[in-house]
Amino acid sequence: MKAICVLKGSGEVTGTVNLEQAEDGSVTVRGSITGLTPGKHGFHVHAYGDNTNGCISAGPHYNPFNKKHGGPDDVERHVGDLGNVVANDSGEAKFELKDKMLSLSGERSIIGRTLVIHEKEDDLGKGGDEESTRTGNAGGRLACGVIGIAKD
Ligand SMILES: [Cu+2]
Ligand SMILES: [Zn+2]
Repeated sequence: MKAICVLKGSGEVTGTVNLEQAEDGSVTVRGSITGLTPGKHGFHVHAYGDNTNGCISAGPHYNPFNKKHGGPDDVERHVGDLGNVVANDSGEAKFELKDKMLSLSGERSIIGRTLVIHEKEDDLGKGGDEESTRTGNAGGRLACGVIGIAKD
């Protein structure tokens, strides 16, 4: 199964992300986001596919198992925690990551939820404060898009 997400915000950050689930269940997330400041930016699946008041309406990180925020390689993580993507000096982040917690079908499906790219680096839950265990201190939401079903 394949999914697609077009990221837009109130500024100049835009992007496209393609998702594909393999036979073994793992999901490959491949994308390109432009208009960023160089460096790391937190990247997550948020709970709701709601854009009523912009990216903020997407709610918190998608967390069906009531865990604390973490990095993609941690056991203790939200399902939506994808860590950071890295923008080059031209402000473009090109990435391909593979994740075992995401799913495009069933109970943990992220179809109809929202991908969000953040202003700042995600500290992966290791920031030492309360907010780190909730959001990774990744700051504002630069752009977002609802994850939809794509043509196979
Ligand atoms: Cu986020
Ligand atoms: Zn999280």
